[in-house]
This record gives sequence, C-alpha cells and structure tokens, in this order.
Amino acid sequence: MALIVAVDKPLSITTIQGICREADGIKTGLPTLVEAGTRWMLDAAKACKGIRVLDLKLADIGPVMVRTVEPFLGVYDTFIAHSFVGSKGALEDLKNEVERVGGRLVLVASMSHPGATEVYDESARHILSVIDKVDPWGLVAPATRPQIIEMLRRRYPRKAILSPGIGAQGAKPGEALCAGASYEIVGRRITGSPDPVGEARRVRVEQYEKLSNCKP
Ligand code: BMP
Repeated sequence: MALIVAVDKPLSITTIQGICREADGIKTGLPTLVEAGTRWMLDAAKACKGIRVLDLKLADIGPVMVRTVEPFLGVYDTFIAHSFVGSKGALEDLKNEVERVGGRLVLVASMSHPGATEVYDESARHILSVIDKVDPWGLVAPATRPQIIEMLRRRYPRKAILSPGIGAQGAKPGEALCAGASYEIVGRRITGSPDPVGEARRVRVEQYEKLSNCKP
C-alpha cells in the first residue's frame, strides 16, 4: 500500500525509524521545524529510508524559495509548494534547483479543508495551467473530495498524487487510492496514537481492504 505519514510533531528518531519500516515515507513541515529546528528535521529524514517529503507549503518568489530549501536538499527528496504563485520567477526556479540535485517538486492542486473550495477550486482553471507549465513530479489533492483526485488522475496519468485528509479530517484509508491517488498522507491518526508504528500498520491493512473493494 502507499502510505506517507505526516509527522507534524517531533517524534523520537526511533519512532520515525519504526514508522518508516511500516510506511513508504514521512512528511514533515513547519510545525516540526518551528518546534524542533533544522537539526531534528535533517535527523528525521536521515532516519527514514523511504520517501522524505519536506512540506513547507512554499509560496514566494523563486530566490527565496530556493534559499529556504537549500539546507534540506539532498536529505529530503520531495518538496511541496503552493501552485498559485505561478511559474515564472517562482516555481520554475524552485523546480530547477530541486531537480538539479535529484529532488522532486510537488504542487498543491487543491486542499482537504472545507475552505479550499473558496479559492483553490474556484481557481481550478488557473491552477491547472500553472501545473501544466511547471510540470511537477507530483500533486497534492484532497482525500476528502475524491472527485478532484479522479479529475487529476484522468488529466495527469503519470504524475504522483499525494492525498491528505484521511483519519482526523474524515476520509477513510484507501478511499483516495481508489480514486487514483498514488499515496495517502495520514498524520494525527498515527502520530497521536500511543503506538504510532502499530497504527501505521493498521492503516495499511485498512488501505488494503478498501483497495480490494474499489468500485469500478
Ligand atoms: P492529518 O492526517 O493529521 O489531518 O494531517 C494531514 C497532513 O496533510 C498535515 O501535515 C497537513 O499539513 C497536510 N495537508 C492537509 O491536511 N491538507 C492539504 O490539503 C494539504 C496538506 O499538505
């Protein structure tokens, strides 16, 4: 199954290692950077053999985004940015820098919270045109609205689709995979459990059960 654990609180490095044995990788971001600092961020990524997603939801001019990710290049392999800042002078710079060292760029196509319909979905035509221009490795799309995942999968058969919104936000494991996502991102359900490694394993089992019964 395809599971990325959103580690939004600084768990022990041993727990991260355990999670990474059960899941395909981890995603960390601003909460852990603010709470635990750059050193922990680098140690967490080094402890994980799988996919290491740095999710700073970048949304700035190119040189600032490039400078922001610099300490993490070569340690994290996947970088998330907002798409609404556009390509020229922004995302094209970030993409070049990340790919120069073998990394991958992921753009937010839409989000999982209810307010995402106010701007992201209203602006879908513009967002898709930025995605076409930048041509990132992957996209973020909401497990809470699987019809968006289905649309993106039809439009971009070969892009990775990373889907958050499972567990605490209401979607069930496997639902986004059934809609065409490549990975499901699960945070609090796993990191808030007294046994995060066991909980990651349980999520995988639920993904498997759901995926074996996807409606055509
Ligand atoms: P949780 O499973 O605890 O709700 O965590 C979801 C994770 O996915 C968080 O790290 C959040 O930043 C991220 N995320 C999200 O929830 N919705 C989005 O649209 C995009 C995200 O990156």
